[in-house]
Amino acid sequence: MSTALTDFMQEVKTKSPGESEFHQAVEEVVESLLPVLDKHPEYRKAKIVERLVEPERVIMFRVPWTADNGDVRVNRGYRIEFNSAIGPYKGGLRFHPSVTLSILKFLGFEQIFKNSLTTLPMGGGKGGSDFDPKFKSKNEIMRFCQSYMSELFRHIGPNTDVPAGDIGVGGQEIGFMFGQYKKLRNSFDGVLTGKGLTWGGSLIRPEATGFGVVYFASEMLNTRGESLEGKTVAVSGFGNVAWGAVTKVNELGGKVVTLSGPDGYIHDADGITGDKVEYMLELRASNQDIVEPYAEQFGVEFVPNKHPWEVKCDIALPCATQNELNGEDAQNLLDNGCLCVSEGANMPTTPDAARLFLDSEILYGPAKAANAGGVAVSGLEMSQNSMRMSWSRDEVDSHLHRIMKNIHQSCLDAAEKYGLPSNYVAGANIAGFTKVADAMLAQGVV
Ligand code: NDP
Ligand code: 2IT
Repeated sequence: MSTALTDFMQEVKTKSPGESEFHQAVEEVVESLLPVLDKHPEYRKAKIVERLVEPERVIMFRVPWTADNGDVRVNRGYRIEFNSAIGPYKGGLRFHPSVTLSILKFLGFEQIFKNSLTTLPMGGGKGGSDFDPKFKSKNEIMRFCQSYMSELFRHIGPNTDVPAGDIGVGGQEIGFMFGQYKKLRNSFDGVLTGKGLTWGGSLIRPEATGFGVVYFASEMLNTRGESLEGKTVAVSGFGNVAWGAVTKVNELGGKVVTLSGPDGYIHDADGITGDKVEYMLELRASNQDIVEPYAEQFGVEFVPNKHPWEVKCDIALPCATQNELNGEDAQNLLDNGCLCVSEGANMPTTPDAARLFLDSEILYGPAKAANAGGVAVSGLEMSQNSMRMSWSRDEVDSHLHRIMKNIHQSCLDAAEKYGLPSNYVAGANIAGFTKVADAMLAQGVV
Protein backbone atom coordinates (compact mmCIF):
# COMPACT_ATOMS: atom_id res chain seq x y z
CA MET A 1 0.00 0.00 0.00
CA SER A 2 1.35 3.48 -0.85
CA THR A 3 2.22 5.85 2.01
CA ALA A 4 -0.42 8.31 0.85
CA LEU A 5 -3.11 5.62 1.08
CA THR A 6 -1.86 4.30 4.45
CA ASP A 7 -1.90 7.82 5.92
CA PHE A 8 -5.34 8.55 4.53
CA MET A 9 -6.76 5.27 5.84
CA GLN A 10 -5.21 5.90 9.25
CA GLU A 11 -7.17 9.13 9.46
CA VAL A 12 -10.43 7.44 8.40
CA LYS A 13 -9.88 4.68 11.00
CA THR A 14 -9.14 7.17 13.77
CA LYS A 15 -12.29 9.16 12.96
CA SER A 16 -14.53 6.09 12.55
CA PRO A 17 -13.04 3.39 14.79
CA GLY A 18 -14.27 -0.20 14.51
CA GLU A 19 -16.14 0.34 11.23
CA SER A 20 -14.33 -2.44 9.35
CA GLU A 21 -16.75 -2.74 6.41
CA PHE A 22 -16.69 1.02 5.89
CA HIS A 23 -12.87 1.05 5.98
CA GLN A 24 -12.79 -1.81 3.45
CA ALA A 25 -15.08 0.05 1.01
CA VAL A 26 -13.19 3.36 1.36
CA GLU A 27 -9.78 1.75 0.88
CA GLU A 28 -10.83 -0.01 -2.32
CA VAL A 29 -12.18 3.21 -3.83
CA VAL A 30 -9.41 5.57 -2.71
CA GLU A 31 -6.68 3.20 -3.96
CA SER A 32 -8.19 3.49 -7.47
CA LEU A 33 -8.40 7.27 -7.20
CA LEU A 34 -4.72 8.00 -6.51
CA PRO A 35 -3.79 8.37 -10.22
CA VAL A 36 -6.81 10.67 -10.71
CA LEU A 37 -5.75 12.87 -7.80
CA ASP A 38 -2.21 13.05 -9.22
CA LYS A 39 -3.61 14.25 -12.54
CA HIS A 40 -6.11 16.67 -10.94
CA PRO A 41 -4.48 18.70 -8.17
CA GLU A 42 -7.72 20.75 -7.93
CA TYR A 43 -9.45 17.75 -6.31
CA ARG A 44 -6.69 17.49 -3.67
CA LYS A 45 -6.76 21.24 -3.03
CA ALA A 46 -10.54 21.21 -2.46
CA LYS A 47 -10.19 18.11 -0.21
CA ILE A 48 -12.81 16.31 -2.31
CA VAL A 49 -11.90 12.82 -1.06
CA GLU A 50 -11.72 13.92 2.60
CA ARG A 51 -15.21 15.45 2.19
CA LEU A 52 -16.56 12.40 0.33
CA VAL A 53 -15.75 9.96 3.13
CA GLU A 54 -17.66 12.07 5.68
CA PRO A 55 -21.45 11.58 5.38
CA GLU A 56 -23.38 14.84 5.03
CA ARG A 57 -25.72 13.60 7.76
CA VAL A 58 -26.19 10.45 9.90
CA ILE A 59 -29.58 9.89 11.52
CA MET A 60 -29.93 7.26 14.27
CA PHE A 61 -33.14 6.69 16.14
CA ARG A 62 -35.14 4.44 18.45
CA VAL A 63 -37.72 2.14 16.82
CA PRO A 64 -40.06 0.71 19.49
CA TRP A 65 -42.82 -1.72 18.50
CA THR A 66 -45.08 -4.33 20.08
CA ALA A 67 -44.83 -8.07 19.31
CA ASP A 68 -47.98 -10.18 18.83
CA ASN A 69 -47.61 -11.57 22.36
CA GLY A 70 -47.66 -8.04 23.83
CA ASP A 71 -43.90 -7.76 24.48
CA VAL A 72 -42.38 -4.36 23.76
CA ARG A 73 -39.30 -4.55 21.50
CA VAL A 74 -36.76 -1.86 20.70
CA ASN A 75 -34.63 -1.73 17.55
CA ARG A 76 -32.26 0.89 16.20
CA GLY A 77 -33.09 2.75 12.98
CA TYR A 78 -30.62 4.55 10.72
CA ARG A 79 -30.47 6.69 7.60
CA ILE A 80 -27.08 7.75 6.25
CA GLU A 81 -27.47 10.79 3.96
CA PHE A 82 -24.04 10.48 2.42
CA ASN A 83 -23.72 12.79 -0.56
CA SER A 84 -26.18 15.03 -2.44
CA ALA A 85 -23.80 16.62 -4.97
CA ILE A 86 -25.63 15.27 -8.03
CA GLY A 87 -29.16 14.68 -6.75
CA PRO A 88 -31.36 13.81 -3.76
CA TYR A 89 -29.97 11.08 -1.46
CA LYS A 90 -30.99 7.71 -2.94
CA GLY A 91 -30.45 4.18 -1.73
CA GLY A 92 -32.05 1.20 -0.08
CA LEU A 93 -33.13 0.23 3.42
CA ARG A 94 -31.80 -3.00 4.94
CA PHE A 95 -33.57 -4.84 7.76
CA HIS A 96 -31.25 -7.55 9.06
CA PRO A 97 -29.82 -8.37 12.52
CA SER A 98 -26.28 -7.81 11.21
CA VAL A 99 -26.99 -4.13 10.42
CA THR A 100 -24.60 -1.68 12.10
CA LEU A 101 -23.45 1.88 11.40
CA SER A 102 -20.39 0.41 9.66
CA ILE A 103 -22.46 -1.74 7.27
CA LEU A 104 -24.74 1.16 6.34
CA LYS A 105 -21.86 3.59 5.91
CA PHE A 106 -20.11 1.15 3.55
CA LEU A 107 -23.34 0.72 1.58
CA GLY A 108 -24.06 4.46 1.49
CA PHE A 109 -20.51 5.23 0.39
CA GLU A 110 -20.68 2.68 -2.47
CA GLN A 111 -24.06 4.06 -3.46
CA ILE A 112 -22.58 7.50 -4.26
CA PHE A 113 -20.44 6.08 -7.08
CA LYS A 114 -23.02 3.54 -8.24
CA ASN A 115 -25.70 6.19 -8.62
CA SER A 116 -23.30 8.47 -10.45
CA LEU A 117 -22.54 5.65 -12.93
CA THR A 118 -26.23 5.28 -13.83
CA THR A 119 -26.08 8.80 -15.40
CA LEU A 120 -29.30 9.68 -13.50
CA PRO A 121 -29.41 12.59 -11.00
CA MET A 122 -29.22 10.69 -7.70
CA GLY A 123 -26.99 11.28 -4.66
CA GLY A 124 -25.94 8.50 -2.28
CA GLY A 125 -27.68 7.23 0.86
CA LYS A 126 -28.55 4.06 2.74
CA GLY A 127 -30.55 3.15 5.81
CA GLY A 128 -32.14 0.35 7.73
CA SER A 129 -32.34 -1.34 11.06
CA ASP A 130 -31.05 -4.30 13.05
CA PHE A 131 -34.65 -5.61 13.04
CA ASP A 132 -34.79 -9.32 12.06
CA PRO A 133 -37.84 -10.12 9.89
CA LYS A 134 -37.18 -13.86 10.28
CA PHE A 135 -40.20 -15.65 11.84
CA LYS A 136 -42.06 -12.34 12.39
CA SER A 137 -45.76 -12.23 11.56
CA LYS A 138 -47.08 -9.87 8.89
CA ASN A 139 -48.64 -7.69 11.60
CA GLU A 140 -45.36 -7.48 13.49
CA ILE A 141 -43.56 -6.45 10.32
CA MET A 142 -46.24 -3.82 9.67
CA ARG A 143 -46.00 -2.36 13.18
CA PHE A 144 -42.21 -2.26 12.92
CA CYS A 145 -42.33 -0.51 9.50
CA GLN A 146 -44.84 2.04 10.82
CA SER A 147 -42.71 2.81 13.85
CA TYR A 148 -39.58 3.10 11.68
CA MET A 149 -41.34 5.53 9.34
CA SER A 150 -42.78 7.56 12.25
CA GLU A 151 -39.29 8.96 12.68
CA LEU A 152 -37.88 8.68 9.15
CA PHE A 153 -40.70 10.65 7.49
CA ARG A 154 -39.39 14.00 8.76
CA HIS A 155 -36.01 13.45 7.08
CA ILE A 156 -37.07 12.28 3.59
CA GLY A 157 -39.04 13.60 0.60
CA PRO A 158 -39.13 13.29 -3.20
CA ASN A 159 -36.54 16.07 -3.60
CA THR A 160 -34.55 15.30 -0.44
CA ASP A 161 -34.05 11.59 0.12
CA VAL A 162 -35.78 8.65 -1.59
CA PRO A 163 -35.27 5.25 0.10
CA ALA A 164 -35.98 1.83 -1.49
CA GLY A 165 -35.54 -1.87 -0.62
CA ASP A 166 -32.49 -3.99 0.14
CA ILE A 167 -32.03 -7.20 2.19
CA GLY A 168 -35.21 -7.83 4.21
CA VAL A 169 -37.11 -4.98 2.54
CA GLY A 170 -39.28 -5.85 -0.46
CA GLY A 171 -42.65 -4.76 -1.85
CA GLN A 172 -44.55 -5.59 1.35
CA GLU A 173 -42.31 -3.46 3.62
CA ILE A 174 -42.20 -0.59 1.10
CA GLY A 175 -46.04 -0.67 1.13
CA PHE A 176 -46.26 -0.46 4.93
CA MET A 177 -43.73 2.38 5.04
CA PHE A 178 -45.36 4.29 2.18
CA GLY A 179 -48.77 4.05 3.90
CA GLN A 180 -47.37 5.49 7.12
CA TYR A 181 -45.47 8.28 5.30
CA LYS A 182 -48.62 9.28 3.40
CA LYS A 183 -50.66 9.36 6.58
CA LEU A 184 -48.15 11.50 8.48
CA ARG A 185 -47.50 13.95 5.62
CA ASN A 186 -51.02 13.89 4.11
CA SER A 187 -49.32 13.85 0.73
CA PHE A 188 -49.05 11.23 -2.02
CA ASP A 189 -45.39 11.60 -2.93
CA GLY A 190 -42.88 9.55 -4.93
CA VAL A 191 -40.87 9.24 -1.74
CA LEU A 192 -39.97 5.55 -1.86
CA THR A 193 -39.17 3.37 -4.88
CA GLY A 194 -40.08 -0.27 -5.35
CA LYS A 195 -43.73 0.66 -4.85
CA GLY A 196 -46.65 -1.51 -6.02
CA LEU A 197 -47.78 -1.04 -9.60
CA THR A 198 -51.18 0.42 -8.66
CA TRP A 199 -49.68 3.12 -6.42
CA GLY A 200 -46.74 4.60 -8.32
CA GLY A 201 -44.38 1.66 -8.79
CA SER A 202 -42.49 0.92 -12.00
CA LEU A 203 -42.69 -2.24 -14.06
CA ILE A 204 -39.39 -4.19 -13.97
CA ARG A 205 -38.20 -2.67 -10.64
CA PRO A 206 -38.36 -6.06 -8.83
CA GLU A 207 -36.36 -7.72 -11.63
CA ALA A 208 -34.05 -4.78 -12.34
CA THR A 209 -31.01 -5.54 -10.18
CA GLY A 210 -30.76 -9.16 -11.32
CA PHE A 211 -31.45 -8.29 -14.97
CA GLY A 212 -28.77 -5.61 -14.82
CA VAL A 213 -26.20 -8.00 -13.32
CA VAL A 214 -26.74 -10.37 -16.24
CA TYR A 215 -26.72 -7.57 -18.85
CA PHE A 216 -23.40 -6.43 -17.37
CA ALA A 217 -22.01 -10.00 -17.54
CA SER A 218 -23.11 -10.21 -21.20
CA GLU A 219 -21.32 -6.97 -22.03
CA MET A 220 -18.12 -8.23 -20.37
CA LEU A 221 -18.37 -11.57 -22.23
CA ASN A 222 -18.91 -9.71 -25.53
CA THR A 223 -15.46 -8.14 -25.19
CA ARG A 224 -14.07 -11.69 -25.56
CA GLY A 225 -16.48 -12.72 -28.31
CA GLU A 226 -18.46 -14.83 -25.80
CA SER A 227 -22.11 -14.86 -24.69
CA LEU A 228 -24.37 -16.38 -22.01
CA GLU A 229 -25.66 -19.00 -24.45
CA GLY A 230 -24.90 -22.50 -23.20
CA LYS A 231 -22.94 -21.28 -20.16
CA THR A 232 -23.18 -22.85 -16.68
CA VAL A 233 -23.85 -20.23 -14.03
CA ALA A 234 -23.42 -20.41 -10.23
CA VAL A 235 -25.63 -18.00 -8.25
CA SER A 236 -25.50 -17.36 -4.50
CA GLY A 237 -28.42 -16.06 -2.41
CA PHE A 238 -32.08 -16.75 -3.17
CA GLY A 239 -33.64 -13.32 -2.65
CA ASN A 240 -34.82 -10.58 -4.92
CA VAL A 241 -31.54 -10.08 -6.77
CA ALA A 242 -30.83 -13.80 -7.24
CA TRP A 243 -34.36 -14.31 -8.59
CA GLY A 244 -34.00 -11.56 -11.22
CA ALA A 245 -30.60 -12.89 -12.25
CA VAL A 246 -31.82 -16.49 -12.65
CA THR A 247 -34.76 -15.29 -14.75
CA LYS A 248 -32.53 -13.32 -17.15
CA VAL A 249 -29.85 -16.05 -17.44
CA ASN A 250 -32.60 -18.47 -18.51
CA GLU A 251 -33.88 -15.97 -21.07
CA LEU A 252 -30.40 -15.57 -22.55
CA GLY A 253 -29.78 -19.33 -22.85
CA GLY A 254 -27.55 -19.98 -19.82
CA LYS A 255 -28.11 -22.61 -17.12
CA VAL A 256 -28.13 -21.71 -13.40
CA VAL A 257 -27.07 -24.66 -11.23
CA THR A 258 -26.80 -23.26 -7.68
CA LEU A 259 -28.58 -21.08 -5.11
CA SER A 260 -27.52 -20.50 -1.52
CA GLY A 261 -28.76 -19.35 1.84
CA PRO A 262 -27.21 -18.92 5.27
CA ASP A 263 -27.73 -22.72 5.71
CA GLY A 264 -25.63 -23.82 2.66
CA TYR A 265 -26.20 -24.27 -1.08
CA ILE A 266 -28.25 -26.41 -3.44
CA HIS A 267 -26.80 -27.91 -6.63
CA ASP A 268 -29.34 -28.51 -9.39
CA ALA A 269 -27.36 -29.80 -12.39
CA ASP A 270 -30.47 -29.80 -14.64
CA GLY A 271 -30.85 -26.05 -14.22
CA ILE A 272 -33.18 -23.81 -12.22
CA THR A 273 -36.03 -23.16 -14.66
CA GLY A 274 -39.83 -22.91 -14.82
CA ASP A 275 -41.58 -23.81 -11.56
CA LYS A 276 -38.26 -23.88 -9.76
CA VAL A 277 -37.84 -20.14 -10.35
CA GLU A 278 -41.36 -19.54 -9.01
CA TYR A 279 -40.43 -21.65 -5.99
CA MET A 280 -37.63 -19.19 -5.18
CA LEU A 281 -40.32 -16.59 -4.46
CA GLU A 282 -42.06 -18.99 -2.07
CA LEU A 283 -38.78 -19.70 -0.30
CA ARG A 284 -38.12 -15.97 0.13
CA ALA A 285 -41.68 -15.26 1.32
CA SER A 286 -41.55 -18.10 3.89
CA ASN A 287 -39.37 -15.82 6.06
CA GLN A 288 -37.26 -18.75 7.23
CA ASP A 289 -34.07 -17.89 5.34
CA ILE A 290 -33.05 -21.39 4.31
CA VAL A 291 -32.59 -23.02 0.87
CA GLU A 292 -32.60 -26.66 1.98
CA PRO A 293 -36.37 -27.02 1.23
CA TYR A 294 -35.53 -26.52 -2.49
CA ALA A 295 -33.40 -29.68 -2.39
CA GLU A 296 -36.23 -31.65 -0.77
CA GLN A 297 -38.85 -30.26 -3.17
CA PHE A 298 -36.91 -31.02 -6.37
CA GLY A 299 -34.75 -33.98 -5.27
CA VAL A 300 -31.36 -32.29 -5.73
CA GLU A 301 -28.18 -32.12 -3.67
CA PHE A 302 -27.97 -29.82 -0.61
CA VAL A 303 -24.51 -28.99 0.73
CA PRO A 304 -24.75 -27.56 4.26
CA ASN A 305 -22.61 -24.66 5.50
CA LYS A 306 -20.67 -24.22 2.25
CA HIS A 307 -20.49 -21.59 -0.47
CA PRO A 308 -21.52 -22.54 -4.04
CA TRP A 309 -18.17 -21.40 -5.48
CA GLU A 310 -16.71 -24.94 -5.34
CA VAL A 311 -19.12 -25.99 -8.12
CA LYS A 312 -17.60 -25.86 -11.63
CA CYS A 313 -19.12 -22.99 -13.58
CA ASP A 314 -18.40 -20.58 -16.44
CA ILE A 315 -19.97 -17.58 -14.74
CA ALA A 316 -20.38 -16.69 -11.05
CA LEU A 317 -23.04 -14.26 -9.82
CA PRO A 318 -22.72 -13.57 -6.07
CA CYS A 319 -26.16 -12.21 -5.08
CA ALA A 320 -26.37 -12.80 -1.29
CA THR A 321 -24.42 -10.39 0.90
CA GLN A 322 -21.10 -8.66 1.65
CA ASN A 323 -17.87 -10.67 1.98
CA GLU A 324 -19.52 -13.94 0.89
CA LEU A 325 -16.76 -14.86 -1.61
CA ASN A 326 -13.32 -15.23 0.02
CA GLY A 327 -9.82 -16.01 -1.25
CA GLU A 328 -10.36 -19.75 -1.18
CA ASP A 329 -13.63 -19.38 -3.11
CA ALA A 330 -11.92 -17.15 -5.70
CA GLN A 331 -9.14 -19.73 -6.14
CA ASN A 332 -11.76 -22.48 -6.62
CA LEU A 333 -13.49 -20.44 -9.33
CA LEU A 334 -10.19 -19.73 -11.12
CA ASP A 335 -9.04 -23.38 -10.88
CA ASN A 336 -12.37 -24.49 -12.35
CA GLY A 337 -11.97 -22.23 -15.38
CA CYS A 338 -14.61 -19.62 -14.49
CA LEU A 339 -14.64 -16.86 -17.16
CA CYS A 340 -16.62 -14.10 -15.51
CA VAL A 341 -17.81 -12.79 -12.12
CA SER A 342 -20.59 -10.17 -12.04
CA GLU A 343 -21.47 -8.93 -8.55
CA GLY A 344 -25.18 -8.71 -7.63
CA ALA A 345 -24.66 -8.25 -3.90
CA ASN A 346 -22.82 -5.18 -2.58
CA MET A 347 -19.12 -5.86 -1.88
CA PRO A 348 -19.57 -9.68 -1.93
CA THR A 349 -15.87 -10.26 -2.64
CA THR A 350 -13.25 -9.98 0.12
CA PRO A 351 -10.14 -7.88 -0.71
CA ASP A 352 -7.89 -10.96 -1.09
CA ALA A 353 -10.40 -12.57 -3.48
CA ALA A 354 -10.67 -9.34 -5.49
CA ARG A 355 -6.86 -9.21 -5.73
CA LEU A 356 -6.82 -12.78 -7.15
CA PHE A 357 -9.43 -11.82 -9.75
CA LEU A 358 -7.59 -8.63 -10.72
CA ASP A 359 -4.30 -10.52 -11.09
CA SER A 360 -5.91 -13.11 -13.39
CA GLU A 361 -7.59 -13.01 -16.80
CA ILE A 362 -11.11 -13.41 -15.38
CA LEU A 363 -13.71 -10.76 -16.31
CA TYR A 364 -14.55 -9.16 -12.98
CA GLY A 365 -17.50 -6.73 -12.74
CA PRO A 366 -17.64 -4.98 -9.35
CA ALA A 367 -20.95 -4.38 -7.59
CA LYS A 368 -21.17 -0.63 -8.00
CA ALA A 369 -21.24 -1.12 -11.77
CA ALA A 370 -22.78 -4.58 -12.15
CA ASN A 371 -25.70 -4.17 -9.73
CA ALA A 372 -26.55 -0.55 -10.60
CA GLY A 373 -29.60 -1.69 -12.58
CA GLY A 374 -31.75 -1.75 -9.42
CA VAL A 375 -31.16 1.84 -8.47
CA ALA A 376 -31.25 2.86 -12.15
CA VAL A 377 -34.83 1.62 -12.45
CA SER A 378 -35.56 3.31 -9.11
CA GLY A 379 -34.42 6.51 -10.85
CA LEU A 380 -36.80 5.71 -13.71
CA GLU A 381 -39.59 5.17 -11.16
CA MET A 382 -38.86 8.67 -9.79
CA SER A 383 -39.07 10.09 -13.34
CA GLN A 384 -42.42 8.34 -13.94
CA ASN A 385 -43.74 9.65 -10.60
CA SER A 386 -42.68 13.22 -11.45
CA MET A 387 -44.41 12.99 -14.84
CA ARG A 388 -47.41 11.16 -13.32
CA MET A 389 -47.04 8.51 -16.01
CA SER A 390 -46.20 4.80 -16.24
CA TRP A 391 -44.02 3.31 -18.93
CA SER A 392 -44.49 -0.13 -20.48
CA ARG A 393 -42.41 -3.15 -19.52
CA ASP A 394 -40.47 -2.99 -22.79
CA GLU A 395 -39.80 0.72 -22.40
CA VAL A 396 -38.33 0.31 -18.90
CA ASP A 397 -36.35 -2.79 -19.85
CA SER A 398 -34.84 -1.09 -22.89
CA HIS A 399 -33.82 1.93 -20.75
CA LEU A 400 -32.27 -0.49 -18.25
CA HIS A 401 -30.41 -2.38 -20.96
CA ARG A 402 -29.08 0.86 -22.46
CA ILE A 403 -27.98 2.14 -19.03
CA MET A 404 -26.10 -1.10 -18.25
CA LYS A 405 -24.33 -0.93 -21.64
CA ASN A 406 -23.37 2.70 -20.94
CA ILE A 407 -22.04 1.85 -17.48
CA HIS A 408 -19.96 -0.96 -18.96
CA GLN A 409 -18.51 1.38 -21.60
CA SER A 410 -17.80 4.15 -19.03
CA CYS A 411 -15.87 1.67 -16.88
CA LEU A 412 -13.80 0.50 -19.85
CA ASP A 413 -13.12 4.08 -21.01
CA ALA A 414 -12.06 5.33 -17.56
CA ALA A 415 -9.82 2.30 -17.00
CA GLU A 416 -8.22 2.75 -20.42
CA LYS A 417 -7.65 6.47 -19.81
CA TYR A 418 -5.62 5.70 -16.68
CA GLY A 419 -3.60 2.89 -18.26
CA LEU A 420 -5.52 0.02 -16.61
CA PRO A 421 -7.31 -1.61 -19.56
CA SER A 422 -10.14 -4.06 -18.66
CA ASN A 423 -9.84 -3.25 -14.95
CA TYR A 424 -13.53 -2.72 -14.21
CA VAL A 425 -12.85 -2.02 -10.51
CA ALA A 426 -10.63 0.98 -11.25
CA GLY A 427 -12.89 2.01 -14.14
CA ALA A 428 -16.08 2.02 -12.03
CA ASN A 429 -14.45 3.89 -9.16
CA ILE A 430 -12.88 6.52 -11.41
CA ALA A 431 -15.92 7.08 -13.67
CA GLY A 432 -18.31 7.23 -10.67
CA PHE A 433 -16.01 9.59 -8.76
CA THR A 434 -15.27 12.10 -11.52
CA LYS A 435 -18.86 13.27 -11.99
CA VAL A 436 -19.45 13.68 -8.24
CA ALA A 437 -16.08 15.39 -7.69
CA ASP A 438 -16.75 17.93 -10.48
CA ALA A 439 -20.20 18.70 -9.03
CA MET A 440 -18.68 19.21 -5.57
CA LEU A 441 -16.01 21.51 -7.01
CA ALA A 442 -18.66 23.55 -8.84
CA GLN A 443 -20.79 23.91 -5.71
CA GLY A 444 -17.99 25.25 -3.49
CA VAL A 445 -17.02 24.21 0.01
CA VAL A 446 -20.35 23.12 1.48
P1 NDP B 1 -33.28 -10.28 -0.09
O1 NDP B 1 -33.65 -9.96 1.30
O2 NDP B 1 -34.34 -10.41 -1.12
O3 NDP B 1 -32.42 -11.60 -0.12
C1 NDP B 1 -31.15 -11.74 0.51
C2 NDP B 1 -31.03 -13.16 0.88
O4 NDP B 1 -29.69 -13.57 0.98
C3 NDP B 1 -31.66 -13.37 2.23
O5 NDP B 1 -32.50 -14.44 2.16
C4 NDP B 1 -30.48 -13.60 3.12
O6 NDP B 1 -30.74 -14.49 4.21
C5 NDP B 1 -29.55 -14.27 2.20
N1 NDP B 1 -28.23 -14.23 2.76
C6 NDP B 1 -27.72 -13.36 3.64
N2 NDP B 1 -26.49 -13.72 3.97
C7 NDP B 1 -26.22 -14.82 3.26
C8 NDP B 1 -25.09 -15.65 3.17
N3 NDP B 1 -24.00 -15.43 3.89
N4 NDP B 1 -25.12 -16.69 2.33
C9 NDP B 1 -26.19 -16.92 1.59
N5 NDP B 1 -27.32 -16.18 1.67
C10 NDP B 1 -27.32 -15.15 2.49
O7 NDP B 1 -32.20 -9.20 -0.52
P2 NDP B 1 -31.75 -8.75 -1.96
O8 NDP B 1 -31.80 -9.88 -2.92
O9 NDP B 1 -32.47 -7.50 -2.27
O10 NDP B 1 -30.23 -8.34 -1.69
C11 NDP B 1 -29.13 -9.25 -1.92
C12 NDP B 1 -27.85 -8.44 -2.16
O11 NDP B 1 -28.03 -7.59 -3.30
C13 NDP B 1 -27.46 -7.49 -1.00
O12 NDP B 1 -26.05 -7.41 -0.95
C14 NDP B 1 -28.01 -6.14 -1.46
O13 NDP B 1 -27.33 -5.07 -0.88
C15 NDP B 1 -27.74 -6.24 -2.96
N6 NDP B 1 -28.52 -5.34 -3.80
C16 NDP B 1 -29.87 -5.27 -3.74
C17 NDP B 1 -30.57 -4.43 -4.59
C18 NDP B 1 -32.06 -4.37 -4.59
O14 NDP B 1 -32.59 -3.58 -5.36
N7 NDP B 1 -32.76 -5.18 -3.81
C19 NDP B 1 -29.88 -3.55 -5.52
C20 NDP B 1 -28.44 -3.72 -5.55
C21 NDP B 1 -27.82 -4.58 -4.70
P3 NDP B 1 -30.57 -13.97 5.75
O15 NDP B 1 -31.54 -12.83 5.85
O16 NDP B 1 -30.94 -15.10 6.60
O17 NDP B 1 -29.18 -13.56 5.95
O1 2IT C 1 -27.89 -1.39 -3.26
C1 2IT C 1 -28.73 -0.86 -4.01
O2 2IT C 1 -28.39 -0.26 -5.03
C2 2IT C 1 -30.14 -0.97 -3.65
N1 2IT C 1 -30.46 -1.63 -2.66
C3 2IT C 1 -31.18 -0.28 -4.47
C4 2IT C 1 -31.32 1.16 -4.07
C5 2IT C 1 -32.46 1.92 -4.70
O3 2IT C 1 -32.63 3.08 -4.29
O4 2IT C 1 -33.17 1.39 -5.56
